[in-house]
Amino acid sequence: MSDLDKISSVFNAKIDSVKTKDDLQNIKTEFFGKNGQITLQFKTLGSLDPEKRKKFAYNLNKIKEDLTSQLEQKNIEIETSEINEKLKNEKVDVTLPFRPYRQGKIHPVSQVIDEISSIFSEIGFSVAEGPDVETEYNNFTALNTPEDHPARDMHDTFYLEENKKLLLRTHTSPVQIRTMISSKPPYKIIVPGRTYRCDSDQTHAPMFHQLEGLHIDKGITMGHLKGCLDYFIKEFFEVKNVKMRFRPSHFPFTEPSAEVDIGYKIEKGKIVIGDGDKWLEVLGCGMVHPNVLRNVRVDTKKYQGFAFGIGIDRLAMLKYGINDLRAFFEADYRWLSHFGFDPLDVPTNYRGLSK
Ligand code: 2NL
Repeated sequence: MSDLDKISSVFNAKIDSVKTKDDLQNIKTEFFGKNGQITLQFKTLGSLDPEKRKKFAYNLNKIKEDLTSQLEQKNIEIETSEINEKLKNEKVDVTLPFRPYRQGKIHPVSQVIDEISSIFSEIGFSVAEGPDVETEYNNFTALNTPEDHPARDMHDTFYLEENKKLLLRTHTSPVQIRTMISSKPPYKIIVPGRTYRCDSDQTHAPMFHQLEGLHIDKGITMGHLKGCLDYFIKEFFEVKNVKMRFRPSHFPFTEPSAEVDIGYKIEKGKIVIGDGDKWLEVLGCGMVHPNVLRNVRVDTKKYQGFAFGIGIDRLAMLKYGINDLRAFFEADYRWLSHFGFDPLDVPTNYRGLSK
């Protein structure tokens, strides 16, 4: 066996056991480094006589090409297997939250929706839901909102197309409209959900949460509305008595309309709900406008009732001492682990809602 054949067979025996980039570098040095086996063979060329030199140089170059191409091939194999290994071990789970996940918590807004649902279910309300994308008819027209009402403006409402037919609902009332169109009275429902308005500053987010209530039956009066809201506020804030006042107001979909304030005071830097000489606006309400009932084919001679709307985000902030609205929508796990609720602590009003 010639020297070159020996080198070649040693190389072939070694190249198979090359597994890593380091192994590859070692074998490269062994054959092509400064004192490498191939390099040394090139150094012998000068001492050979011309005839032998030509033949030897030819063979030597052929072996050099063969070994170099095997090294390149090996390099590709190693890189491919490294990438495959990485893909296997560093799989990305696109369903994970974008902040590191530790332990699930219930968002204060979800908690408050569950609490309010529990409170109203005690007095016979059921929960209804509907789509965030609505028609202009369900969101405004059916609700007796005039064509030229400022709420319909492009600057206040997110329209999804030029001709203003589809929009992001600006309140949850279109769900009550859907309910009244698709089923017969009486109605006794609450509707929690996301709502949208072109508005964004310290105290307003373009997406916020609302909860509306609707009770339509024979002989429903403003007295029922008052009793219902009084019960709700006491249960929600977990206090025995709440000072409440109804201020006359205006909504296109109710007549008469009122805004409800509750009494509060600040004690040792903390807000105390129910008593005190300060007033806090918490919701809007009224008797459903006959035009709304006529629009959904409810007989106004037989049926009437009340409706109310509450901003949930502010209510959650009040109850749980959160003072920055924007933190609600930032998906910051540190914030959620502080203000969030245990998923297994489902609120019920027997047990106490937030204990
Ligand atoms: C507010 C005021 C309110 C309603 C919402 C309503 C729904 C139907 C018919 C009549 Cl289908 N009314 N909803 C009524 C009065 C007030 O919300 O300030 N919300 C935060």
